[in-house]
Amino acid sequence: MSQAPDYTDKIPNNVGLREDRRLQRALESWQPNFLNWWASMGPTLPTQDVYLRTAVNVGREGWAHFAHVPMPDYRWGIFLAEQDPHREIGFGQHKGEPAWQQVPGEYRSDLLRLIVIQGDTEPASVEQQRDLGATAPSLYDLRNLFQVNVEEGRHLWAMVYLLHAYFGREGREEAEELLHRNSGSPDAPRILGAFNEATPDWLSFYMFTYFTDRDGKYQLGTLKESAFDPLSRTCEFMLKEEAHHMMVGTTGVDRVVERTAQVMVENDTDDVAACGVIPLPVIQKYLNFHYSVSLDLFGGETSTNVANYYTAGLKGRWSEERRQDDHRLTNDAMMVDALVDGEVAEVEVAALTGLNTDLRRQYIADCRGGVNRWNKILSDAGLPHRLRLPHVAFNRHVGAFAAITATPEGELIPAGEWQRRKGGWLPTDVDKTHVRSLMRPVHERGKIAAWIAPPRNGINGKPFDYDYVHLA
Ligand code: BYC
Repeated sequence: MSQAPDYTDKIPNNVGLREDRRLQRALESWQPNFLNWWASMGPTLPTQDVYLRTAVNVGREGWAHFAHVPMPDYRWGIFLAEQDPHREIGFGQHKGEPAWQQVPGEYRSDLLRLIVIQGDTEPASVEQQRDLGATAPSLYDLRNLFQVNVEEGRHLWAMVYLLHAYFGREGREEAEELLHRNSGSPDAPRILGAFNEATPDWLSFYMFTYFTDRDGKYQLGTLKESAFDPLSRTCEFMLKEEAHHMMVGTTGVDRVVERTAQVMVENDTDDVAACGVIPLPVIQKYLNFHYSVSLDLFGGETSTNVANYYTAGLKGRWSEERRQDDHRLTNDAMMVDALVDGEVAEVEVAALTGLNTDLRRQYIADCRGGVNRWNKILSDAGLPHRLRLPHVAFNRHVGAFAAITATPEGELIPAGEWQRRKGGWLPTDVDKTHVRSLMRPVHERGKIAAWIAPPRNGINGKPFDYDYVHLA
């Protein structure tokens, strides 16, 4: 019989794995399946090593440990933020009670559902991005792709830890299912819509990391408030890593816009496709797509699910502690987006049922920040063109606007007309083909593809022309 590997060494952790034989055995049986999944569904580009940040602890020194790592040696760890032994529940009907260290029986199935949905998105994004390495515009970008991927893998580990440690056999079965569902699979797709869309090119990748990872930021922010303390502590640490993913998206789109603006000015034309860059209208269409698909991730404008989660203390609001109210909301009302007599309008609902809208609005305000900075790049280049966020009712498939068709300005139009005009708003096959035609790999140190500007800063103080990745 082969000797069982020492998983306490193989899985860096701060959850006392070594002392918990049952949990250790459960993870021992899951780890090979994870590694098989990574080999068959993870990044396809063969490498010798990649300059990666690995979390080896949660403290200041530990969570940002940088080194060139051969991918097979990468160690996915389990880290929870430090425990506050006096932490109290901050909202809902249990407000003021001590945070839970175990799962209360009455909330078991709801918590399981939230953790499974969160867990499902993490491997999904790795699957969506698996072929991008082959067309990376620079070694710097390639390294960032790997960084995002290994951290999404670690976030899967984070959720699987919770499933194994707190949900018994059901949790272990769900952990297996997280590896069996696959992005875009006709038989066993990922749970949420955006995670079954393709990420076939780097503009999609930057838009995804800007808009869809940002949903992750907001959802993790609400789960960080959870009364279930292990979930809260896990999400708190995940949010730290998520900041890098936001940076990749924000500066990625910056650099695409910057390069396009440069070529527009140099050639004194808007029609820059022939110059080997991505025209602004195409960037706008990609933005429209990724933004609207990400808006769907917040669920319906009104939802009894979210009201129940909040009341039970499972899922809070963004910046819960900064809200100036009673943190129970039982007597409060709010206005939510709605369809009223066939028009886009607002209606008053119980604040509890409107919490998906509350979170979506926080997210939308954050997204405006990106658009403002991209527009500043355009105005600094002396161009009058501007990017914009489409209307909240545009291209929605979940919630109040799922059944209607609206323009990016929010004007309701008949479905037939929408079909005829949608090529002006969402990427067409011609747009996608053009973008893909630009996706030729630049794997040479210090070089960059012509459709994107180089980054202002490298990683961890290293220059852009650092040898971030050694290819196999
Ligand atoms: N697609 O009551 P409603 C991330 C379902 S991203 C398909 O309005 P609720 C990441 C819904 O399940 C963050 N189905 O929804 C980013 C419900 O089904 P049932 C991921 C959808 O429950 C990038 C029904 O429709 N984390 O981390 O209030 C890279 C009625 O819906 C969708 C989370 O989402 C959809 N888009 O809110 C890597 C946090 N939306 O009950 C990672 C955990 C809704 O009728 N999840 N449905 O069968 C949740 O908090 C909530 O489940 C949702 C939905 C916000 C997703």
